Amino acid sequence: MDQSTKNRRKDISVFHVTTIAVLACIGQFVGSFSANALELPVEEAVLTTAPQVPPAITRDFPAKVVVNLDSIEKIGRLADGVEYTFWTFGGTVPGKFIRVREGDLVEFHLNNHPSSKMPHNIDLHAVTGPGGGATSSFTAPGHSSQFSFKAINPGLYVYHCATAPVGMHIANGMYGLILVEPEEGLPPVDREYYVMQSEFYTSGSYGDEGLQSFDMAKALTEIPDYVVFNGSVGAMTGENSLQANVGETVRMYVGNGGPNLVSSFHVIGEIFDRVNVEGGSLINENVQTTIVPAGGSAIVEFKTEVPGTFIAVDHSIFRAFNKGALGMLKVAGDEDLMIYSGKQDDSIYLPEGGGVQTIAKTSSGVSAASNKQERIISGKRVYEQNCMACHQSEGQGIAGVFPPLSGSDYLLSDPKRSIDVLLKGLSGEVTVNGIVYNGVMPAVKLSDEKMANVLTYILNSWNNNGGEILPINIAEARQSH
Ligand code: HEC
Ligand SMILES: [Cu+2]
Repeated sequence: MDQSTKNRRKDISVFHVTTIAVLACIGQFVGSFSANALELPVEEAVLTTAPQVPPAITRDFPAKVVVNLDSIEKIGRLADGVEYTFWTFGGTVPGKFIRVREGDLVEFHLNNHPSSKMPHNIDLHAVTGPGGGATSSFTAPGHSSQFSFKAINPGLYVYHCATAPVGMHIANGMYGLILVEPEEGLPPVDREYYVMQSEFYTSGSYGDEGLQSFDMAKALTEIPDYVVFNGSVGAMTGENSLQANVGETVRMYVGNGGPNLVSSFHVIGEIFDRVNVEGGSLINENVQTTIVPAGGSAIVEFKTEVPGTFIAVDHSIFRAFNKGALGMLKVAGDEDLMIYSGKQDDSIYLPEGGGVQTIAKTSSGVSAASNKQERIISGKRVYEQNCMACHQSEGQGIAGVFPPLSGSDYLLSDPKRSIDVLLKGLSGEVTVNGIVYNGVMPAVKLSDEKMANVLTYILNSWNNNGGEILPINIAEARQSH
């Protein structure tokens, strides 16, 4: 080895290259990069769509990794019957998953599709440099920008568009994840998934059908209509659920595109054995819920022990059950009854002192209502828990679907008939205030006390004309069945 070759080898040791680089391409010293960079072996990055993750990197030396990412604006599904004009990296929300190795040189090409109406750029949190690449990647429709960066710090990083108005570009779907694997790699696991949370601020409310547009005023209040995993309601449920088998280790690369909310990421029925806190090198163990900041990430790992459906949520729980932030992991395999038994018994519970309590004690110590006023107060709670979902808060019902209890001629002409409605349920055609309903009201399973209270509450609310139903009336009706 002559002296100049030795010197060059010394230089490129910066890139931790041992044997390959010298062989790679001596003499191709062209372009604006240093000779060192050009001697790295070149590969094209494998990009994947959520929930898929590119394969683990097996190289133990750095490479020049070429990333080609397209920005594309297109209409897609946000929820059933709801569409949105997404601005994307790679045609999907979240954008493509990029995987490189610590020490790699990343040659980034941002291609803004000719059909785009907006210029876009990219800020990768894995970049050390102005704007995380944004200042070098501002790209007009039909143009392509190139810049390079060295992946110095290992970790899981968010990338996003940073073109003004930045919030709007992110809110429309322009974010994704780039993993910089540590030199030594990550511990092997059986399954890896890409899960990214984000919010949408739409002109209509949650579930309003049709093509929705971005609502800037709502975005400023930070109260979104949708909070979702992987770009839409149901992107990770039912047919689209994540899959695993009992006994497998699962790693989720979790990102949060925001633009505003912090996620409390949780998988119902699992405990994260390991978490790379905030996507960095700090490992936390035995974690129930991990914080994923807006513009941040976490890597969570767990071993599946028992079969079943495990539900991933943002544990700010209304987001999960009312705004879409809910996904599923379906684990197949054999039960392990020592770890989870399933329901073992369901028997009658008779508290000390005997007798079946008919109504839960309230904080004021009241058990059974002793007068009509107490009955109404207790009945209100029963109503809110058992009836309001269908008959609505003011008893107004929902036109054509759930009949009203406020001013209902059906109810008021014969209050005792309603006891049967509760006890037996009601289905088939029923006419309330001249409108025919043909739905199904399931039989209500409540104590005599609670049934009496809720009916008394209804009779005395919303301008209904009063009256009282007693537990004994319910008991008698039960007898006559
Ligand atoms: C899952 C939805 C649902 C729930 C919960 C529900 N109902 Fe109903 N209810 C209905 C439907 C639907 C009908 C009409 C059934 C039909 O079309 O045959 C109805 C009919 C009635 C009627 C007779 C029609 C009228 O408007 O007067 C009464 C009284 C009534 N419900 C009371 C109650 C009370 C009290 C509760 C709570 C203890 C309750 N319902 C809970 C769906 C519901
Ligand atoms: Cu953009």
